[in-house]
Amino acid sequence: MTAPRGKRLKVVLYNPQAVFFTMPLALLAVGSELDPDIYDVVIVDARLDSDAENTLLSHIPEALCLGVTVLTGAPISDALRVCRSAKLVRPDLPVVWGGWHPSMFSRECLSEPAVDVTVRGQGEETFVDIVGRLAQGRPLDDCPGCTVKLADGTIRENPARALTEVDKFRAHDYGLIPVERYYELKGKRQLDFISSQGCNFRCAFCSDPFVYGRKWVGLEPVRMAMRLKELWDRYRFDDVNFQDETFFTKAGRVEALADRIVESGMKITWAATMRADQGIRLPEAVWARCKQSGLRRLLVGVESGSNEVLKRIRKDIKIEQVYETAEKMLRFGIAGHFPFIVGFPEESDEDIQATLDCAKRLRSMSPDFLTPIYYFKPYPGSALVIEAVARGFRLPETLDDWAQFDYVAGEPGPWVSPEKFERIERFKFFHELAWKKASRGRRILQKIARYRCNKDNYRWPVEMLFTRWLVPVQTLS
Ligand code: B12
Ligand code: SF4
Repeated sequence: MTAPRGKRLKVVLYNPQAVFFTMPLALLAVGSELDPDIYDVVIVDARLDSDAENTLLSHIPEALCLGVTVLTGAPISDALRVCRSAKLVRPDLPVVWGGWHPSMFSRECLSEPAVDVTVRGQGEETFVDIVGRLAQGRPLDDCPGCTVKLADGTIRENPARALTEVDKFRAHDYGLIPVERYYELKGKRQLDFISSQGCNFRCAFCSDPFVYGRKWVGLEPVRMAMRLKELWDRYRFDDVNFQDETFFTKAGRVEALADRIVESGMKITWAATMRADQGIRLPEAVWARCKQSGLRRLLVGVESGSNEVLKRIRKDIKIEQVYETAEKMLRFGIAGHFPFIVGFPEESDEDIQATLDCAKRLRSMSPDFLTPIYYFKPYPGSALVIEAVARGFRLPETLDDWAQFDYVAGEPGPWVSPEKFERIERFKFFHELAWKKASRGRRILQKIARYRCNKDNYRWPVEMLFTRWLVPVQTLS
């Protein structure tokens, strides 16, 4: 297809349904990189639009291509549904999938007739290349960074594209999305922002090392602060949620950003991710500056309370570092999310107990410290899964099977017995109840829960059964 003179080419991007209202940063990243003089980018977010499929279909007749961001699990089934509908309307429409699932299963995704191209890893340059070739009617057969279905139906995995410094990309154009609508749905004026891609670490349960090859690229702090200020002037947010995998990868970058935020006069708070080892290395002055610039909450992945397990999953932290970082957070008045994972293959009862003890200790340090406990699910692409598969564990095979794969709800995985599952669920329930800020009506329940937690007594959990009966647990995907 070639561009009619003066008319911009429409590129349609789709974000599948999900339960949280994080701004669609992946689509903002790839959409903003397209030259706005040539392309008219339309983002359809199924989380905002109850009739997203029809909205999408209304753009399809004149679209140059459809791009979809796809996470593993339930988003796949929504992505499949809309791509199949779009192909019914326009069988010749090029459909491009990018994001975490296609990055790991680029060939497998192409077994679906409604998908033509999959993009692996960082997507900005690859998408610009794909869209440019489509606009000029050139083939994608040798386009780096993507896997393509050739005219004869065979699949070709083109060479990877080197990771590009994110400073080279255009600033994300938040004008492509209805920012106010996200604020409304989140119930707060919170901007999502991504300042880096990838991660240098090697955790064996995580897909990042597989997708980004342990590389990390981040925005230069002065430029980042300028972009934030421009966005603040335009969208008046109260809070920024940095969605980076490891925001504190470079302490100097964070310090410079904090300095600029203070100087800019922006009245904001912010939240980000930090590893426990980064926390203890961070100089006190930088902690103080971050707090002064508005740092309100850190997410510090703990994963396990057992140093033995931490070693096995290659987390490269010690549990003592978690406590030390938590102490600093307490001292600076910074809230914390400390997520754990239980049910790793071959995890012993003692290991699980160590995790529960650690969660208990952190939770009781501050009502602002949360300690969510997840069950290990085989994150595709991770080293632990590759080991488990070598020992006979079977991953889903088809795209439809992957669509049924639920990271959060459902069975806890073959490595957690029903008895352990029950014990952990009771622990989670009573600790949540014991430490969260409770309304007046719940104070008695909270007292009982604290008593139970202090005594580690979770037998006859009538409070739990009653509460679950009143408010069924929500699943994530
Ligand atoms: C925001 C977020 C979410 C949001 C998703 C919001 C949405 N848009 O629908 C919510 C809260 C719903 C969510 C849920 C979960 N998430 Co999440 N999430 C993230 C997070 C923190 C940021 C994603 C993001 O916007 N990144 C910024 C963009 C710029 O980067 P990107 O997504 O990688 O996109 C680049 C490329 O992938 C590519 N690309 C992406 N899409 C497309 C599309 C096209 C057309 C093209 C060409 C290219 C392309 O180009 C982009 C620019 O380079 C990431 C971690 C991270 N920092 O990426 C985890 C992450 C994606 N989540 C993850 C997980 C495990 C989960 C959960 C299980 C929760 C949990 N326990 O952590 C659930 C369940 C997901 C599900 N099945 O429903 C994993 C990977 C999951 C997977 N294999 O799919 C990640 C990587 C975290 C991790 N290291 O474990 N998540
Ligand atoms: S879990 Fe976090 S620190 Fe570990 S590899 Fe993944 S993103 Fe990096």
